[in-house]
Amino acid sequence: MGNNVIVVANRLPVECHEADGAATWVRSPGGLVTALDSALSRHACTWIGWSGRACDEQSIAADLPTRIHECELIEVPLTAEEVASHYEGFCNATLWPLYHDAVAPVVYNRSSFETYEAVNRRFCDIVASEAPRGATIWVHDYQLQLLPQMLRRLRPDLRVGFFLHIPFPPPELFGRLPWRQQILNGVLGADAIGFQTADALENFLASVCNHTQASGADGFISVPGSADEPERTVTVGAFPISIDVEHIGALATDAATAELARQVRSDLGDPRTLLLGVDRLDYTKGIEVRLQAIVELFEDGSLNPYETVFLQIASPSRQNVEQYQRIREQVEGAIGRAVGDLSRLGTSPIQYLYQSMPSDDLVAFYMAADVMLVTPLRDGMNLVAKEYVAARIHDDGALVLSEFAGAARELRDAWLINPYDTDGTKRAILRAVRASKTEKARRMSAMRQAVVRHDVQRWSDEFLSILATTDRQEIIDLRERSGLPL
Ligand code: GDG
Repeated sequence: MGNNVIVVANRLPVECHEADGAATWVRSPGGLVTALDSALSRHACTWIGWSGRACDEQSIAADLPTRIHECELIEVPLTAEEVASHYEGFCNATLWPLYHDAVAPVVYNRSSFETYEAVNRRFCDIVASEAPRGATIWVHDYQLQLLPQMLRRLRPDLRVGFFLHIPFPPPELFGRLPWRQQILNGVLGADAIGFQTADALENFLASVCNHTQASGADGFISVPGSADEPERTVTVGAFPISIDVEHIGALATDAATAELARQVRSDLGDPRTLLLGVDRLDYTKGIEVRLQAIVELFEDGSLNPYETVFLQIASPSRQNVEQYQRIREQVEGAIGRAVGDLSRLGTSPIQYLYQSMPSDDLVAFYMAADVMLVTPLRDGMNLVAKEYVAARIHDDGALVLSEFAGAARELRDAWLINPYDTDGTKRAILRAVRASKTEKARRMSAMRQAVVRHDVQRWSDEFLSILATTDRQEIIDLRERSGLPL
């Protein structure tokens, strides 16, 4: 990857923390930053995005760092009003729930779509002014779906790729969106479009067929020409995102991490079984699902509260969006009730941390946990599941994983669950807790092979090589060599 690769994402990989009258920049949370930050750490590139700080808000002055690793950072300024209408509004109250199977009510608001367009336009102007001739532009995620077409019109010399980190919904759900055509045509402005799974790709193709003049087959979409633009072919495919296996493996073999893992268990009273959940606090992640199953297992005596601890780490997320305030109240209400019912003096089988952990420390928690619970109602991929597997370097531990996470396509040897089925979830948790050492080792070793074979470096290399190739046969060969699903 050369210097003329520009990554464009809604957020820069850093955010400003203000405490005790001082401001510092730390890595911003979430799966997109975790993945891209690792994939790009060894390459020179430019990253364009919003800093997380509204430009017209009073805050302690702290200059945005100009680079992180080899990556130059360029800020797209957004006002508080734009943040409320674009980021908290159209992105996180409309697109996010709609794209996750409408598991929470979807807000349709005309003025927030207008702000979404205006913000995509601002990104376009900044990218166009920064990009050298012929540069490769890699646009990320649902916040910037209009950008590929805007860029193509303004700078036809650029090579534009688009990757969607979240699911693409079934056509009958996507079809509800009043702005469905603008979104589809916006994304189709790219030269290559990547999805997490073959299901997301199929859903996208069905919507393209329903609402545009374009048509797709065998990994290519042909977009008819117009008076201003020639006919084009867009490459599409599933590129399952992954994690930095080497980095997690190195941490897992480090004595300090192993010591921290021992400390975690000891702080929790050295339980015989430690169950763990790690998520951004989001209603798609199914935190209540696992909590309900575990509480019932304690109540019916299947799990012994004197020997078992369930620890949920929830990192704060999108705290200004109403649905997120509600899910926090629901989760914390349920946890409060469970703690009240199940605890004994001075100790509780349910432990809850609402805070963001240093990412290296998370590896110690993964190493400490006997069973990892990843139970989203819908998830594009879910990196936590892959991180847990990468941290289990001794092929032990057990993963309970929702079928509705993209990661379930690759991690077939997890204990797979339907998160809407509480009894099935309870059975899977118990099987995972009670599985023999041999069974756990067989499953974990198979999952580790899948994750090691396909790390985040390979994900970004594969996407960028397909984006760089214009020859149809070469793209087909590249796909076959990588075993990428169409
Ligand atoms: C989106 C898609 C897709 C979590 N808590 C803390 C923390 N994390 C890190 C995890 C992991 C990342 O955040 C979460 O990634 P996920 O993939 O699980 O979920 P989303 O944030 O929803 O990510 C998702 C992803 O994009 C990538 O394409 O897989 O489907 O929704 O890396 O370790 N990190 C730190 N402290 C925490 O407390 N430092």
